[in-house]
Amino acid sequence: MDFVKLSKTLSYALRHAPWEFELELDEEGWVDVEQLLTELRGYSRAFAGVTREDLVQMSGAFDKKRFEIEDDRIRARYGHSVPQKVVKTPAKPPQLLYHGTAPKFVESILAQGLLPMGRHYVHLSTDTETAGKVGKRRSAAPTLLVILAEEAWADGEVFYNGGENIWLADRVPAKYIRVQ
Ligand code: HQG
Repeated sequence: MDFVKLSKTLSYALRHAPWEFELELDEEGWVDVEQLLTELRGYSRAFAGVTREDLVQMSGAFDKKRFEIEDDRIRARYGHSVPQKVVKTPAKPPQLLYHGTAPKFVESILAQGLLPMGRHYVHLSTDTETAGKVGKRRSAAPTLLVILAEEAWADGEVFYNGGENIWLADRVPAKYIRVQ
């Protein structure tokens, strides 16, 4: 089984376009594993023999823990853009979080704060290395932003754990952002 292809297809199905797979996310983003498997098997010959065990192995095969499997259900941990906002439980973040981005976005970010743009939430990382990798998707020499997350949380800004080293926020006002 091609785990990269499976991960990309699942990201698309569980974050962005579940209706293309005849799936409906519940309010926390879960879908039934058996239903997903049935749809995947019909979607591409590459997935004709896909099993629950493939999903479990693929989810653990990458640095990024993009999916969560619990009993008979599975969901994407973060990254959604479906019209219906996926409900997350607020949680107190660590003191500092990081965001890697393209230098050309920094002026706008320092004026408007970090905004979710095409997704439901702003994505933040617990370590500079992960933030650097995220930024590298947008620029060969990304800018690292340091987020005063604990201070923002104390002031009432809302954060959510995205699993492992990813945190999410509704937004991050500019006063909590420092350019590294
Ligand atoms: C920028 C991948 C101008 C923001 C990654 C970012 C991550 C602004 C871009 C996850 C702005 C949005 C998410 C403002 C934010 N003005 N630009 N006010 N506010 N931006 O892709 O954080 O591999 O939606 O800096 O690794 O880059 O798919 O967010 O550059 O974890 O699992 O707008 O997606 O994970 O871009 O990446 P994105 P992101 P996966």
